[in-house]
Amino acid sequence: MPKEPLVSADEVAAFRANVLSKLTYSVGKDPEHAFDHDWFEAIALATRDHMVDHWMDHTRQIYRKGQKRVYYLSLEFLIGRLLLDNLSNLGLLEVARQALSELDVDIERIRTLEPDAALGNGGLGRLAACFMESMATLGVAAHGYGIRYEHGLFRQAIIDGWQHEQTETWLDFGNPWEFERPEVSYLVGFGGSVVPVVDENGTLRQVWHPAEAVRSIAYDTPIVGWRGASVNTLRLWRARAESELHLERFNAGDHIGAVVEEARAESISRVLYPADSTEAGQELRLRQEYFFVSASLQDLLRRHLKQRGTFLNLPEYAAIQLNDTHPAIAVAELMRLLVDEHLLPWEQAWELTVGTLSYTNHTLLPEALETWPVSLMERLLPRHMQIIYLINAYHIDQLREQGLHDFDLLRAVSLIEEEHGRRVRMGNLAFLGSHSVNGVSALHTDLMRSTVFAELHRLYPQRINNKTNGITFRRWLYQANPGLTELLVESVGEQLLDDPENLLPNLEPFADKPAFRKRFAEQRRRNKEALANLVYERQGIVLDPGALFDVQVKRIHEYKRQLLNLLHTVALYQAIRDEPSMPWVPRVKIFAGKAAASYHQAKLIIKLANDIARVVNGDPTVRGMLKVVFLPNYNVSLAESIIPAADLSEQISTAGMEASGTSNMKFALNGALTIGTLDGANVEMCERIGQEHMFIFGLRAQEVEARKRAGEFNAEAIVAASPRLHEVLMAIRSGVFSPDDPGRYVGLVDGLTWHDTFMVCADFDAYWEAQRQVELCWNDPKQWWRSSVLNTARVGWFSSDRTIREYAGEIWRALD
Ligand code: 26Q
Repeated sequence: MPKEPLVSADEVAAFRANVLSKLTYSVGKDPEHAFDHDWFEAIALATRDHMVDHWMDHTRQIYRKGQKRVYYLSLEFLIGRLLLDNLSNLGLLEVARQALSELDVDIERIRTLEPDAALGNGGLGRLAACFMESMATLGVAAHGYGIRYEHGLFRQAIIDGWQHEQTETWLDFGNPWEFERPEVSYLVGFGGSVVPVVDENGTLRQVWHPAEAVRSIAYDTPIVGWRGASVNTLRLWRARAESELHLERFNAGDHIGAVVEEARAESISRVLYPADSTEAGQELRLRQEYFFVSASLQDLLRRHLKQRGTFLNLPEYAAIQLNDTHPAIAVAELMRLLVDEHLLPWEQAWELTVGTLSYTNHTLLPEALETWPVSLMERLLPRHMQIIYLINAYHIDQLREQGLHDFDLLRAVSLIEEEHGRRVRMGNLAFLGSHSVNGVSALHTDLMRSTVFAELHRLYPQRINNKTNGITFRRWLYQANPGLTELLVESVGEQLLDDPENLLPNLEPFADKPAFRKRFAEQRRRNKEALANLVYERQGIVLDPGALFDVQVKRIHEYKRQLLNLLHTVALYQAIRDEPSMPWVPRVKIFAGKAAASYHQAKLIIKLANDIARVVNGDPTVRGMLKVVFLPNYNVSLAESIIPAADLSEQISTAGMEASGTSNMKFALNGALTIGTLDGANVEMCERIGQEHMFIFGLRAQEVEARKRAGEFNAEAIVAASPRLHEVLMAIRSGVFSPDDPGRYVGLVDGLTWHDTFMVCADFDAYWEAQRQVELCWNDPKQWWRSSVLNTARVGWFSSDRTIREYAGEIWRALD
């Protein structure tokens, strides 16, 4: 954030006094003896006080206005640090800076002591965090609901080039932002049986007797919007053993049994699943999903009933967004609560359910489409399984009544997959139970219509809609790149901070001003120097800030094709070695990202990156021309350091496989040029930025699809036709980068050659050519920096404020 020039001395004095008071009375430390961490806590608590005032005002206002509420249900919120976010949105950053400097405390140092709240894997979790901030900014009365994992995403250590997962412990020093609400608590049942009974009115009812009850306890974190506009609540649930049941067993003499049960209950909120695509249905995962869905729905229904006195107007006053299928059991749980607990007739409950729920799909990867074995559902959630069967039966009846008897159609839209052992399809459940189903980029939404949901789309042609992702500029520009922000403000005015979508375009004419381009480039240079320092401190590798910083940071996945980038790295290495005296563009290849713990191929790719880095960085022939860095433990905070220092953004997924991508937007906003395929939101970025300011290459989604249909996976001919690719593959295969274990990459290379699932070989030559275009452009600084400025100027549309306005207007109908 640029400096807020005018801060009142009174405000500074008050903040300072509050920090000292927190340090003394809440942290229990004398300023003389306080550790840095004590200061962090005191500052956070003082900041939180300011949020609480706004929070209460805002909550009262929502009640008074009778505003519609939005509930964002997500198993992941990848928040990162909050101190700067909160101070900056409250307009207190400069106040705090001055107050602390009077106390001889450096806020820049203190802020790095805050652990990242890493309650998410990657894009989907980070999107939820950006959305929470945008909803608070736009005054949408939103509640985020999720799980307060004791351990967030694992810490990645790289030992001898291999990824090792270490337990993440963000709560070790407590969490100053949250409020524990022991009084906000619900029981969530599991297992047991369902007994049909006839009630006093002669109606047949199903009564679920769970075998086990887990207590959910709410923890609330206030989320403040830009300029303190409004403050919403992120409510995360912790699982506790139900003490009464526990005591009963304990008193009955079953001490061990009671303790085992307690551990089992509390394991639900113990740890985030570290995979960003579904793997074999694990019972604990399903327990997590149901646990937080049930607690959240009970909570919001209680609030609704208290305020409105009836459920009949639920869709008018509540909108529930399901972040992927992870909370899709909400369809059955909402039906159960309305029908079994609140005694509404089925048809009415169904109408309310569909009217209230909406679902966002984030992936088309077949292995990531969530399904659960019917047997597991029956055991863990017997009443929900009945409800799912009923929904399915009513649906199929309705289709038959409409004269639809096509067996293939009925099979495709069924909630039960009969092919691979009977399984519940959570995507179809979410689709049927929602009035809106959205994709996250135009291309992805089109593909949803033509592939996974083709049949359901034919039956419900209005239901699928697109909401292209966005990012919050507060974090990804103002906070991550204060120097650039200051330059932009100076150029287009202070208004930029409040309305970047409309003001960024005013930057366009500056792209043609040499003096501006120079300052733009100087700012990048400073960010690169800062990153070079970080890399030196952490890795002992010296980087030249004058080199082209070529960056790929994201989860490690075969479809994201870090391998393609590594093949290019090796090709470049060989080319430089072959002709070291050519005028090569000095380049630094920067990689970072975590692999799912069980994803062996992804972990091998990390090892390969580290092996290549070791060999290249140790080779004097290429010194000064090529460096390779793999930065361990990629997280939100590291992203905030890397992205503003990038010259080139790698967005090179196999076309058709990346639903949207969001780092692509973060890089472009900070002025990096993109080398990428026409995949996900890259397509729309290209439309807005202009193809001539990006480096687009490779197969299009349709072409990939055609090759797949034709079974064209064998790449032997492609390799044979490309001497460069051939040489790269031979070097890797023969152990040039793994002399300690020459066979390490034989399988990997043979896999690429014989069955190139992700079209790495197929796109290699095009990628190589695009990288040459990158170098030509880099060698023409006027052109490079002009394009760079235009990237920043033209990505305003990818603000999550725009995305949220679309959700609020078209799906939630929650704009005043
Ligand atoms: C599911 C079941 C069991 C265990 C894990 C999971 C699981 C967890 C996380 C499945 C998927 C995810 C995360 C998916 C994800 O991050 N998708 C990304 O979402 C972004 C926001 O829309 C898009 O920009 C990315 O393209 C998409 O990959």
